[in-house]
Amino acid sequence: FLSRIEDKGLLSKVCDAKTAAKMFNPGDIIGISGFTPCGYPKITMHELAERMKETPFQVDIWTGASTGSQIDTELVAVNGIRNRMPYQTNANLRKAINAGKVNYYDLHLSHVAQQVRAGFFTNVKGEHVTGPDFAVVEVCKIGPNGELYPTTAIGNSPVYVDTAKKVIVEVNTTQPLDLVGMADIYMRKNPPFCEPIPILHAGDRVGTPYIPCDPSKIVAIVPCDMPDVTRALAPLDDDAEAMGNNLVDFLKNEVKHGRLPENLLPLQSGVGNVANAVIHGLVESDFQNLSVYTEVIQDGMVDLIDKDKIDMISGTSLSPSPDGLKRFYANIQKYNKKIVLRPQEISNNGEVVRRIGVIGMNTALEMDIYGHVNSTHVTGTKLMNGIGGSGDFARNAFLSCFFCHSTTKGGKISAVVPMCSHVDHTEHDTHVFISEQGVADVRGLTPKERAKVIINNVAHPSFRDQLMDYYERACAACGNSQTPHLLKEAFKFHESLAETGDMHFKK
Ligand code: 0RQ
Repeated sequence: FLSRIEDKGLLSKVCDAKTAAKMFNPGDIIGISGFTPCGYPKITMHELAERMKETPFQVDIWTGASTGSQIDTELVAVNGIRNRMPYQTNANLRKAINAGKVNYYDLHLSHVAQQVRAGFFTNVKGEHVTGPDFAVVEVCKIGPNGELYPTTAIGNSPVYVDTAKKVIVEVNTTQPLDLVGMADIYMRKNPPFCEPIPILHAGDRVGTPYIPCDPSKIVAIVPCDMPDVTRALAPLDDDAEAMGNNLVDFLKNEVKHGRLPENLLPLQSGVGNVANAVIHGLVESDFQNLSVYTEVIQDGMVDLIDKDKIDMISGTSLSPSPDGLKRFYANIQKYNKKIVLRPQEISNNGEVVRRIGVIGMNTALEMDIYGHVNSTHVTGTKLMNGIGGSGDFARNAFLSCFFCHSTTKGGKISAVVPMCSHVDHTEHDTHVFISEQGVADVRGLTPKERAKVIINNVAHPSFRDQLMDYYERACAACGNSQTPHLLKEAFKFHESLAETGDMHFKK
């Protein structure tokens, strides 16, 4: 542990996690490292939850995205979180948010850093602040001048370290030193001093391999030997395979007609089972020399490296399954040459995404017949996970694809509905929809043209008649207006689900 602290002037700050956890005050804003259950501070947050068991109080937690159980389970269990942003995927936290016990802000992930620097957020006293009280970050090493070498995720660590009043560093001895060099930390300024980000290709390195940190802000250095605990992915099923094949056929056709180059354009893929399955389709395809500009690097991306199909992967976090993480650590010297980890402000930046022409591939909870997408709210009211980076990419992508199973919950819920119960991505941000049923390419189509393609190609056959009936009656009732709707009936699918547990209903 001590050999990982090269700035010997900082050795006096070494303390145990209990001591570090005592430094927080009620109402503090704590900005932490990590993005998905990777690279997050573990033991200090665990000790904070333990302290809260004795003396209940609350803090605000700002993260990169979802984090590990010490934060999103343990702190939630002791009612220790007042405000939480900007993304989560934890069942306990989700329950607390939907019960109104935790205030949750759902932000585009690339926007967080700029909004923190600009003072958009307030503290417990309602005062606007330009940074957290504490940054708590996991590193694998501290350099000779306080440089912080991050581990398996970058997320918002750079902005939190830069803007926090105090910094607590967890040196995680389970994280290999071979991670050093994977990070590329490019620090941005806010408008009017913002400059172009000089990334022209997915793998370009434009910053430093460490997070700069004023050593005088470091108040504690804590040893930690708890590993990242990542989430298992669902096994690939027939539907997943069908979606992957549908994507590959669609992309091959784009190449054939000269709309995409042979090695495609940099790929982005969202989080979760569907996203991982879709990448698997590419792993099995003939595409070569691919590149990836994404936020989360899941198992499928590691498979692309193993199959020698990838030139470079840019992301902000590794988020493999437990087995995928083992595979990564075992062959880290092979993988670290192909992977660049960036702050999420850069990995998801609209300017770069648009310049390099990313193929965005995100997942919908539901979509409507006109091409709007709900990624965040089950039946319009209950938060599922959050928008994450899907909006950063969908709006700016060269080609914006959305995936979903055509039905869920045993075929009772249709992914395609007349009107989305909540909209995260508008009809203007979506180009191609893919389910296990087929592909709806809605580029250049009017809303009315889109409706027919989405119903016939993406919706499940058992819901097509209901959807077409709605669409045809809406057209008749609205006199063929631009986007026909029957406002009194637009949520009948959702009402039926609430009443009978099934979106199928009798006329
Ligand atoms: O429920 O968990 O009880 O089985 O939602 O659905 O089909 O397994 O899909 O794991 O890929 O997640 C949109 C949530 C999809 C995810 C979402 C139920 C379904 C199942 C999960 P169970 P699947 P996935 C970058 C990009 C937003 C953020 C984003 C997500 C569970 O992809 O959070 O894209 N995206 N970020 O049964 C009720 C519906 C439903 C439904 C699915 N219409 N109604 N339940 N489910 N559709 C990543 C980051 O930013 C970090």
